[in-house]
Amino acid sequence: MKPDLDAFWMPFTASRHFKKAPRMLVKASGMYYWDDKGRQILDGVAGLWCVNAGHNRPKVVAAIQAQAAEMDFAPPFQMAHPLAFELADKVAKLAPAGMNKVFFTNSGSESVETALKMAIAYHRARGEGQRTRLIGRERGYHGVNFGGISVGGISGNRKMFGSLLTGVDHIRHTHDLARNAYSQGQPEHGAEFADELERVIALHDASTIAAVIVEPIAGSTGVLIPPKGYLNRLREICDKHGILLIFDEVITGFGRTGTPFAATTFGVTPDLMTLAKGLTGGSVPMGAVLAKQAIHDVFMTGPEHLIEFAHGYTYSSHPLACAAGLATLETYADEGLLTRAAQLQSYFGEALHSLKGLPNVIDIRNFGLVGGVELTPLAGEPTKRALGVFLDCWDKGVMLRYTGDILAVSPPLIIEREQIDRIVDTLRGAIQRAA
Ligand code: PXG
Repeated sequence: MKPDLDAFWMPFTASRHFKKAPRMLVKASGMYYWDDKGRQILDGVAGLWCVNAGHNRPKVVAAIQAQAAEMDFAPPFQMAHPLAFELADKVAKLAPAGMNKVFFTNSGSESVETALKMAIAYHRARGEGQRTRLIGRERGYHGVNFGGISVGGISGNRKMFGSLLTGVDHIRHTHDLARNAYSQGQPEHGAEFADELERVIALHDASTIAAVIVEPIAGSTGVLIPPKGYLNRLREICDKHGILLIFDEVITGFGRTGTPFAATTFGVTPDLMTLAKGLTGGSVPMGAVLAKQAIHDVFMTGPEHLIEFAHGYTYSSHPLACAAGLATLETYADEGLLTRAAQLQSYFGEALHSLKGLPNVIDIRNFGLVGGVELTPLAGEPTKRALGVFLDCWDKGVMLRYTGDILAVSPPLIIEREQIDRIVDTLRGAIQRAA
């Protein structure tokens, strides 16, 4: 029976357009979805950048089923269940050295709010309660809650929602088509964009600033790869001024860049790291914040019977999510998936860059198993050309994402070379037809 489409107010969707011609997914396995017409669709974007181990992996399915039958829910405040500790331990062991405390949430947005609150509360606990300012970056995406849209830099996500958080500033984004178009891997130019942080610090004074938050690779805004040296420079400036550096690794975490985390890939360790998506491979909602031991320890003072950090969610460390997370990490380990992007990145990069020269293509960029293809917008109708390409690919059985006039490719890490070819060939045809 076909469902009535009226009641569901859809998230981030052109819903009137969608409801006229719904794209309805009903089944998934490995690299593929099936739609309600029985068509098989190749998943070029890991669901929504999250299904890193592929869909419906047997260990994950079994773990969720078993946990649902064993214990549905356990309160996470003043109570716990063993899987939460087990999962925290496993996540910490994948993280850069010293980042060994794990706070569970249910989404990337909640991870961001948690990290921002941790940063402010950390300075307060150290006697620097005046450090409350948060610095984000233009074109940053940090989820959709008030903290996240305040530090975020996508105007479309901010403009409808009033004055947002106070005490927030932004540095410029790193996109520089004039100098870096068609870069494979990290662009050569733009480390100096990090110096803008010094300017913002000089304006507000370092003593008022709690944290800087950036995505190591900006995903949602169209796959912006950090220029060589840029992240190191941000790290140095933060250190010089006693400011915490937060990496939002909701997309880059769990193997997207060729190691477990972009922090490891780029050799820059933040103080706090936000995670979600790949943590459970999208199978059950879950997020986390990874913190350095030293940040955690600042909270561990005062009488032992008192709560040290007044924050958490009813569903923090939900048993189903923990079971799914453990089985997902096991699947990554069994199949070497967290380093697979490093092996495939040159093949993937060459394939994507073969689209150079097609009509309206103005940039192609890639790192690990993430890539972006930027198109010239249709005059007066931004996003419409990319929408056309996205829909054409969907018609041909390949699911991608588009943002602005940029097509994003971010497949499950189990992808094979022939499937990379199919994605790129489908994109080629669609871009040609859109001309
Ligand atoms: N931080 C980053 C870096 C993200 O990419 C979030 C936080 C928020 O996560 P939740 O789980 O609250 O959605 C994200 C989410 C896209 C797209 O444009 C990207 C995301 C979400 C929805 C769409 O392709 N990333």
